[in-house]
Amino acid sequence: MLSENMVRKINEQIIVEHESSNLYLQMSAWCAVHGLAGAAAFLKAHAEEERMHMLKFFDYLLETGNMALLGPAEQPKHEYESLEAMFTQILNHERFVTGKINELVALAYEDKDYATLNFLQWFVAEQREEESLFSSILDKIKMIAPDGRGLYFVDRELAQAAAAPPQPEA
Ligand code: OFO
Repeated sequence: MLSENMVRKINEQIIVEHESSNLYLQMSAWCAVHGLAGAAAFLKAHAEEERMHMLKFFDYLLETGNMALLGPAEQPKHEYESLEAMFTQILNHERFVTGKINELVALAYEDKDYATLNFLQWFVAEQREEESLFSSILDKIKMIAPDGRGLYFVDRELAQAAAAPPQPEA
């Protein structure tokens, strides 16, 4: 049985995942209007992944007999200085999400709620993968696109990543 505190925190996480999805979809629009079709496709696909994360939490609450709540989502920023600034924000955002997942894990331990702890393991692995993915993309942008000339290649690589997104660990 989930504690009231756990239900409240998972409902907060539903909002975080929803906002992540909106953030990446909005970023994909910025990329599209700046001629970065590969980055736009990559971020749009990632927005869908975040929606899937939101639904996992939503379904978990319902499966455990609790009410899932869709709270208000903040309007995401829609102007960026550069692709590098955007991916810096993405990496920082994913680190923030990792912190939120860790808070849930800590609460599951405190509650001795081993079923929720088990459920959260997927997200622990997913956050590790996402941080590593975005960190490597940011490294590439910094390495080959300081003057904008390498952007074409980064964008092409992101188009390929969008066509075959990395799979989270089972
Ligand atoms: Fe990008 O991560 Fe959700 O959880």
